[in-house]
Amino acid sequence: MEYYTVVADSYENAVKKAKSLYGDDIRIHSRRDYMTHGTIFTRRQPRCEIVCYSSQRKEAKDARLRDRDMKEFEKEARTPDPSTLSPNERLDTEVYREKDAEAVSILDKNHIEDPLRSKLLKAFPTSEDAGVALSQMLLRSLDIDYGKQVHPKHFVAFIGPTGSGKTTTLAKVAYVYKQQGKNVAIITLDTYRVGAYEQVKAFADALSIPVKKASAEDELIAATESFQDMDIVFIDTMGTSPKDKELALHLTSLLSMLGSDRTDLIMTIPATMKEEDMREQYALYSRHGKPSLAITKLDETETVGNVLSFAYGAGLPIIFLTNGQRVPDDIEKASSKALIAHLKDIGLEMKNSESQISK
Ligand SMILES: Nc1nc2c(ncn2[C@@H]2O[C@H](COP(=O)(O)OP(=O)(O)OP(=O)(O)O)[C@@H](O)[C@H]2O)c(=O)[nH]1
Ligand SMILES: [Mg+2]
Repeated sequence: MEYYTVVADSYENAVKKAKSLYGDDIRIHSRRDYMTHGTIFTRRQPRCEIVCYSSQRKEAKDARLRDRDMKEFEKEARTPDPSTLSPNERLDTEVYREKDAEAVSILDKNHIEDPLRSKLLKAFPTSEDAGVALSQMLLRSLDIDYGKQVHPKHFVAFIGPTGSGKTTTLAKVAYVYKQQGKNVAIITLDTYRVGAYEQVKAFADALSIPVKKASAEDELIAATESFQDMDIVFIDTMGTSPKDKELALHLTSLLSMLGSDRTDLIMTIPATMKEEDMREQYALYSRHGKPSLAITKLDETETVGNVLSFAYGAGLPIIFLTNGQRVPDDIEKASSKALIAHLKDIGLEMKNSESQISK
């Protein structure tokens, strides 16, 4: 009598698989349940291994196996070269359906949209674990601004939509560099919103960082001169909206006085924002240079794919991630590890690891 070993994710599926491979007349000899090891990118998963045997005669079984191999061969022969197909066409082919469907489901769960979605699906290797392959391709596609994290320019200006976390993130980031031994100061250009100066002053006082406000060019020149010996001067700005293009113009003309070669721009984008709104917001500044992205409010949403799709589409690097209101604690530097930790079904174990900035 011949014995066969079959492995699946549950006992029921293992029996189903064994029957499809060796016929309905198989008998189960033994069963073993265990968990897979998992990798940094994948969860541990349950497995059930069964050993079974067939009560049928060997010739009949061999004939059925030959028949099955032939069907597999025909199926593959009908499948065109996947690199020549669009993602949707690939989904319609026999051989690639299962793996691509898994990849599509992971992309859906993470709200990853075009053009990033198409890029990932087009290059998707069906031979590997979907979660591992996708996470590796995703990280290769995204740009993380390690250079600017380590060597910021003299001015670091925070821009972005109203209420996106500019002031809060600026205070957190200023504190990170202060802790690293840099002399830091803050200038706020937000003299529009009631209480804006009081807010930034309260953060600055709590963190022992000097702060000045400037609403016009002469005040900005005076403030920058008084802080010229500082290593980094953080510039807080008023929230802008695509509906108020004049305000955005006023702001960009003030920022251009600082000199683009001496200024890093950081755009705060809440992970909760619609991707279309992100694109409109970026359009307000795109002539002024390429900002790096600080993705804020990650604690308020389950998915981060919309910002990653936007970052990829606009070609913008990611520099910081914030995940709460606490100043200065709730911030982490963008890194492969930190991004993976915010994706669903990819690298779940890493979610529990320490990724906060060490103070
Ligand atoms: N949950 C959560 N809230 C945040 C985060 N970052 C900022 N906030 C909150 O979002 C609100 C707006 O933050 P601000 O820093 O004032 O945003 P802003 O972009 O400076 O706002 P304006 O100056 O009015 O345009 C505040 O209540 C913050 O505490 C975050 O990462 N998570
Ligand atoms: Mg503000």
